[in-house]
Amino acid sequence: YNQFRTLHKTAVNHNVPVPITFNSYKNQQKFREVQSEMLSTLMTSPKFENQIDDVKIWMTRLLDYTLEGGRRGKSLSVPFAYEMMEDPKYYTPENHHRARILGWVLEFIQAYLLTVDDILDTSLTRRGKECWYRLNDVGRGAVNDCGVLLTCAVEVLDIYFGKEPIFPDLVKLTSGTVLHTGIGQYLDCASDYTKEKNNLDKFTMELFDTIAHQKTGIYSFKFPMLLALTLVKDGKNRYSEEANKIAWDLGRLWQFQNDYIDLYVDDKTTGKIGTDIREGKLTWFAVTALQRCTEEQRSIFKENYGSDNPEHIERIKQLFDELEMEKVYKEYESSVYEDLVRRIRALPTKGETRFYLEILEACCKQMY
Ligand code: DMA
Ligand code: MG
Ligand code: MG
Ligand code: MG
Repeated sequence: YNQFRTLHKTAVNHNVPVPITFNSYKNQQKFREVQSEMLSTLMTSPKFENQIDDVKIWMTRLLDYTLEGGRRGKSLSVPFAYEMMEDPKYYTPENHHRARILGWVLEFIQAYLLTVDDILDTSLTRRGKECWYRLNDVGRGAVNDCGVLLTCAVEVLDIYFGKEPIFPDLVKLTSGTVLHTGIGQYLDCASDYTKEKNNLDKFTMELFDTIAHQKTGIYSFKFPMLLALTLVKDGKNRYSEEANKIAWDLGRLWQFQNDYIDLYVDDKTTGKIGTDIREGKLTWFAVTALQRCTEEQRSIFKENYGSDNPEHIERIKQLFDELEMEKVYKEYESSVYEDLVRRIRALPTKGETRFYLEILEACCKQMY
């Protein structure tokens, strides 16, 4: 699916184009090699090797289906962060390989999160295919499968790092990240407009920020860097407060770009049919539109948002057009981009600057 998609690029104009190297063909290729190695190690590990064929067939299908077709941006950023953060004196190819394994741990976590997310959002498609829970022979079994995907991530950690001193750190980091994401996903579901019709009190930018930070920011931007730093000499002291703030704002940017795509980009390009208006989600577009609309437009929003009636959905899209939301979004995206570039360039080390600049660029090209 991935190789056929045409990239959707956003409005950001670059004075100095930043080349994206971390997801090069070569890096993708190496990462795929590690995938095969890791999957066969997992499937021949004690918990799986003596299972009957049915188990192996189900596991292989679950893993193939839910891991396939992703952009791999977040997971490739783990080995990239290792390269950028490690002092060349201490760099080893073994650690680079181990960073790729940690990238796959992130990829498992993401497969888990997306499979859950599609159940929560009653989505239809993901990565150009039916969502896993919608397959005839899966259905409610998907709930169990999600637990298996998540615990397989921990299993991979145990297989590769179980005997090392960094193992407890890796488990705490992974579990803490998943917990934060779960809290974010709870807030995302609890704040949607279908829960309490006519009450828009929750639709504030503060709550949007809190949700975006927890549901996507932490696992997408903080997690890969912290994973990589477990392999870096003195890595624990290498995560700066400013880098953390940048990761926070990248999470926010990523989420409002994701909200843009849900509304404005065709599912043939994104691989998923948008659901935010129907689900009444607290998106950047909903909050910003409400800040800009008249009382009359606010009533139209109240009457039509969070409904699966196609006419209501169309009316909301029309309202967003009347409010020139696409233009407002593109201007806002550019200003956030400029602000981030300035702050990233001011980071103390070249490695951090290059890391976050490439990640920012990848976000704006929908490659992350
Ligand atoms: C994504 O939020 C959050 C997680 C934790 C996967 P979303 O539902 O807006 O994502 P998508 O648009 O990909 O369904
Ligand atoms: Mg979703
Ligand atoms: Mg969601
Ligand atoms: Mg979305």
